[in-house]
Amino acid sequence: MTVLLEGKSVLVTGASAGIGRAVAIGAARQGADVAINYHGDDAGADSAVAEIEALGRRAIAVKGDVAEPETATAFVAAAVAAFGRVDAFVNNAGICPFHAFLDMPVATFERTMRVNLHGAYFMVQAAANRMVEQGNGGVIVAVSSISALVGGENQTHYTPTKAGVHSLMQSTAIALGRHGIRCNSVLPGTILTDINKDDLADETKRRAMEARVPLGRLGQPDDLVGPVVFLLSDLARYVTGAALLVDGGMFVNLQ
Ligand code: NAD
Ligand code: RM4
Repeated sequence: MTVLLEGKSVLVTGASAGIGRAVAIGAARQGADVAINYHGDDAGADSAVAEIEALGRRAIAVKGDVAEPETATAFVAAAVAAFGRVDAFVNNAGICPFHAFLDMPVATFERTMRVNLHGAYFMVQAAANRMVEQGNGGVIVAVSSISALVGGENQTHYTPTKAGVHSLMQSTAIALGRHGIRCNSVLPGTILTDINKDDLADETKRRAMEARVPLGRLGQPDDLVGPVVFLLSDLARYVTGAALLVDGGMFVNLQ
């Protein structure tokens, strides 16, 4: 069987649960050794590592808050110590504390910016510096969102971060192209994870979201694995600065 990431060292942020975890395990299924960053969930991180090791690949979990720039350099250093190199980096960690616009607490706005956007910036910069130092290219995928393209009433702090993450991939695609480093985004639609569990507990909202998806269901974390692995792999060797919607058709379904 052909595997797409044989022997690659792949780093994924926010990978103790949800999309990041699915992508980390999916990369291991394709032959990669995987370093995961996580914040609070020690048990989730440990079980992700165990699942990857059970696939016969190496795995490490490195705890750290991506809002702190030092977390990025420490994560990359730990991955290099474990696997010797960084071939691919997936920026996934993110939060979306749903809240109305007019009374958005300053702290909620600032935390969302720091985790989703500042965190992405420093993580991508640290991974890219290592790839440049290694001298033989690399690949970066950011988990942006359909929310980079459309608004959300209770996501006024969040949607700009997702537009920002995609914009970061467009600019880094230019800045890093000369080093053979490709940078792309995936734009998930509505995927059932902890990030939206409370929001989608509202049956009316959930049904309305489902009704907008031509493929007839909301997404699962595993729906992101193929698209991310594709962008990480040499199958996408001439793809950089691009965005891939993974939304069951939700975005185009206006009328
Ligand atoms: P999730 O809550 O299951 O996963 C988020 C992950 O990020 C968790 O592992 C969490 O521990 C980690 N994380 C949060 N804050 C962190 C921090 N400060 N430092 C390090 N790690 C941190 O949700 P998810 O849906 O899997 O979200 C993953 C990414 O996907 C996010 O960037 C989110 O914006 C994006 N996304 C999700 C959806 C969706 O519908 N679920 C849609 C589009 C984009
Ligand atoms: C996504 C999109 C989803 C929402 C999550 C939290 O970017 O907006 O619909 O559930 O964020």
